[in-house]
Amino acid sequence: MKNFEVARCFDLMADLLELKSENPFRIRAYRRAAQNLEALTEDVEALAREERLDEIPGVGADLAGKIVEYLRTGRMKDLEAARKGIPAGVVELMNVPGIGPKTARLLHEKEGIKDIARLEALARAGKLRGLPGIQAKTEKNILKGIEIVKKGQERMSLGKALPLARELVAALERLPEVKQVEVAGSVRRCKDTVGDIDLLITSPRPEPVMQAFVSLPQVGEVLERGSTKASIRHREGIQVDLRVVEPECFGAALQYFTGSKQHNIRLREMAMKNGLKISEYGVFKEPTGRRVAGATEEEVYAAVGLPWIPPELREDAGEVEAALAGRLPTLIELGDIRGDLHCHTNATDGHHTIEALVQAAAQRGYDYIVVTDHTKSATVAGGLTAEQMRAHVHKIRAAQKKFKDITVLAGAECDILPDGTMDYPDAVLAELDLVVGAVHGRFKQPKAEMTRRLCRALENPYVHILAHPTGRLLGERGPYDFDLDRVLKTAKARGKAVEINCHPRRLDLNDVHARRAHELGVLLAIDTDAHVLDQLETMQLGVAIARRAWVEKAEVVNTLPAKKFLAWAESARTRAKAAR
Ligand code: DGT
Ligand code: CA
Ligand code: CA
Repeated sequence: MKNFEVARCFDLMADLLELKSENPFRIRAYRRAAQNLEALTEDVEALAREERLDEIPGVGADLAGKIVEYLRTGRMKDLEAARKGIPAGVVELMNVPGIGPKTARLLHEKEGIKDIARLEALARAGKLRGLPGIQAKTEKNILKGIEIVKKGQERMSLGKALPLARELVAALERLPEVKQVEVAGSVRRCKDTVGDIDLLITSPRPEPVMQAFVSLPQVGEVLERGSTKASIRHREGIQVDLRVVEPECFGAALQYFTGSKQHNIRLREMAMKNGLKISEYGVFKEPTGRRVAGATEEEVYAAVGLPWIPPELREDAGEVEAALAGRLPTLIELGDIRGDLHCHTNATDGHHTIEALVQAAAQRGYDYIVVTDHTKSATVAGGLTAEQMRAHVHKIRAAQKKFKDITVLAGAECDILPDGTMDYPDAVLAELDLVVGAVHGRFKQPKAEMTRRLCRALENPYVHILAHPTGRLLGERGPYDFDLDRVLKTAKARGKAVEINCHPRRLDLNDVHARRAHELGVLLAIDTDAHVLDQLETMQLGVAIARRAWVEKAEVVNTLPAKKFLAWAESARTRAKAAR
């Protein structure tokens, strides 16, 4: 959904017009349109396609034209024109709640403040008060506003951070002075959003490594540079901390800086009970201070009487107890995945052909791939009518003839209508190998209605999987209001699967919800929802979420070999027929 993006454009437009002291009515019109776009439950792209943009309060022909332009080109010419001649710094300062265009201009022109960091420093030092219109109280409000801005920019999605972290690791590995490199922190634990990237290395010569690190092309700004510790701001905005440690401390440092803090506190308590002291430097016997472990994580855990615990579990959420009892799960691995069950082609909103998708899946070594394009109600995505779907299925079946090593299956991502019925009649669904049910509109139904809607879909014998079950979009949209437990229990009762959608903006179910599914014994499906071939790669994100949810291979339907997978897909239909 681009609702928020378009809203941001209009808001910025209003700021710029205000800065130029333009007509207050125009300014208000942009603000109002921005607010209504944010509150909109329907996808602005759907409205554009159906030529219904004028149904958005405050959007007339003029603004509708700008929305269409933005959706089509990713730009708004008027906005770019309005920006001309206004320094980027002023625009940045205006983003701080409590700073209007006039103050922004004053701060920029008279005080030479170009960014929020400088603004914060001056506000903290009490150096803003006394400027025209700025009192001690205003200064306080500015600091509050800065906090809000920072919070919003604080965390990056794992899908974005992970590749950045890997790229940095690869760059550091190329340095001759570097012996070991590891990612630590929340990135290693695969949290769905991360505050920063923590890197650890060992090197006999830290000095040139530090120099090389702060000189990497990825570095936007050097925040701190010591002899064994440096922090930079990545060009992509996220902070990166690098530490150099001695090889005999590497395991202890990796354990410590992987966290979580809660997990580490548990470990420290256990160590204390055994007369040991644990720190980022190692495990030491008290009171002599003799080192008993430190070079590897395994020996650190062993020193406190535990087996090694996978990073994804280190949240003090029962993993220490399980480790003590010898009951750590054997977590699912990327290599266990035998197929992708939710992928799009250019028949709807995907970008590639059936053949290209199948080819890419085969190259990944999958045994099967399910092509699941959209159905008619998903108008934004160019959903297919039943008739068009039949023709598409025909093409999918034909594509099978070109591939020997992979089973090509015909499915659909079928809209779940507001009343819980499906977008196609059962007879059409029956022709498909797999049906993934999904909600794409009317997100704001009351809780009871949404719960009934999702349960009813799962009760349909032709629906196999509930896609992106909660509908949340990271940093953009919360989950729908519904009774997750009821829905999970319905899935369990019907032998259906709920999805961990791997799309970096979704990761839905998230770790906590997937753990609940795991506890209730519900089957899971880990699907990429790929629209471009690159996205097949995001399977690793979904697997990471599953691991954080304690999920083992046997709980995930797409770890089944093709025959067994198809038998599962048939089973609900067979049961339904038998019951009739
Ligand atoms: P983030 O960056 O907010 O996504 O989360 P983390 O877990 O990466 O946190 P970060 O970067 O502040 O610190 C990395 C790890 O260092 C953290 O997971 C555990 C460890 N750590 C940091 N501060 C403390 C502390 O005060 N006590 C203990 N025991 N460990 C800490
Ligand atoms: Ca971190
Ligand atoms: Ca950190």
